[in-house]
Amino acid sequence: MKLSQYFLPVLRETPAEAQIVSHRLMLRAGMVRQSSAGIYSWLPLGFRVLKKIEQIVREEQNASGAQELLMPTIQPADLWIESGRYEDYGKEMLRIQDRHQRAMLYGPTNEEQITDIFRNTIKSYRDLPRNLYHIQWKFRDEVRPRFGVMRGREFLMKDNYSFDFDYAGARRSYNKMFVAYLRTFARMGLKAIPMEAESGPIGGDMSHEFLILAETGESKVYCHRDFIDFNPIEHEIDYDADLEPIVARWTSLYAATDDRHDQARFEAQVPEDKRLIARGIEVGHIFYFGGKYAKPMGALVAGPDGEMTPVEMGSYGIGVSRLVGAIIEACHDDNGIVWPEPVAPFKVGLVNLKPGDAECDELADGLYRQLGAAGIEVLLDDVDDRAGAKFATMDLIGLPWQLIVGPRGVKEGTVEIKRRADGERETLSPESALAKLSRGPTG
Ligand code: 5CA
Repeated sequence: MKLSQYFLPVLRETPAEAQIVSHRLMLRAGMVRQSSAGIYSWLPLGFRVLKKIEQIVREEQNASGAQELLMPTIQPADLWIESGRYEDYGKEMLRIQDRHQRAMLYGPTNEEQITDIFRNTIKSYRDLPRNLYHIQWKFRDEVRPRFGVMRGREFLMKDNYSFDFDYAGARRSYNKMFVAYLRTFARMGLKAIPMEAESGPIGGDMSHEFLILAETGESKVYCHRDFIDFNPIEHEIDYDADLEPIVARWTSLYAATDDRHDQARFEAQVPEDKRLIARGIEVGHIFYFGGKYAKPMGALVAGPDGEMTPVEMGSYGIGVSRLVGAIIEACHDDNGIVWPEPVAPFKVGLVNLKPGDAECDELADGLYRQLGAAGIEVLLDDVDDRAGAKFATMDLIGLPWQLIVGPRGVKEGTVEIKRRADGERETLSPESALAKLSRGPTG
């Protein structure tokens, strides 16, 4: 992509309406624009990041054995009347009437919809377990939408739903998601800590939130400091194996959100110097709720003895659009965003310091083509501007590598490469620079 043709409306000034750094940087880096309170348009740069995050989530879901489908955003109210949640959900639900005066709603989540699909299809324990997910927009008419995409009204969520015949099976499904979440967040460069949590309007009696620690987080959390040193799960997982040991390890230390926190237990289980009281951003939330929807909605399966019993269910959410903001909260400096490579909108920002200069253009265009041919995503800054402004934009949008082509280097047969994360610079031949960028994530 060439910057001269790219829709990237960066802002030099700090937007007054943004209270936290991720919101400020997303506006300044031209990633999103607000449409109305808590509702955003995703501009090309932001959209690329959103899609990268979505893809990592998808790959880890697929690896765990979950299957992707797509349910609608608009649901019939009837299903929610059946489950008993239509009234309970209150003002957060956006209620809509179609032309025939039928009550509809913009889905805040999909337990009812998936239970309806399930009950019309699966009738026997032999067809279990099943785990189905989709990545779809949700609407919740939040009282206080704020912090940009972190607490939106319209937001993108990955939600899945597991179906099992008995509690032991449901527990296995829960564990699979627990482990898949650890891997998903680790792949994005995040340290997410699973914490005991309240299940709120989704219901049920076992629930964990996955939080990343950040001062701007909306949740107050209490946990054992040693969690910070836990190594992320990066190895392949055999999802058919018993995952209980992994889950046991990640739940072995105290970690709870405010609404589940028990001060006496905290003090008994965590030595004073290990007590961490902090703020966190909830990036995922998993629930086991057994027959909460299956019973009222009649999602029954026949067991080995032919008896019909309600299917055991759980649901599992990841805030895909919230993650864009959460990653920026965790990965930025005074000059802008510092994208972890797996979610970066482009891997390389190729800066031509003197567009219009024949030699600079030739080298920059050649590198641009070669990077493209090697499958490396590159944004070429071919805009005629001051060097300072070009570097400021590159730092702001946070691409992991900057490759700088200037008149002096051209004469010497060199280019400069800068790593955004630590500012480390190296002067290299163009060939060595290409070889370095073609190597894996650490370069
Ligand atoms: N049905 C369940 C799991 S599929 C559910 O809806 N869970 S949830 O309410 O906890 O939401 C799942 C995730 O969506 C949260 O962990 C959070 O990361 C994200 N999320 C929730 N509300 C918002 C919001 N208003 N703006 C952005 N992301 C949100």
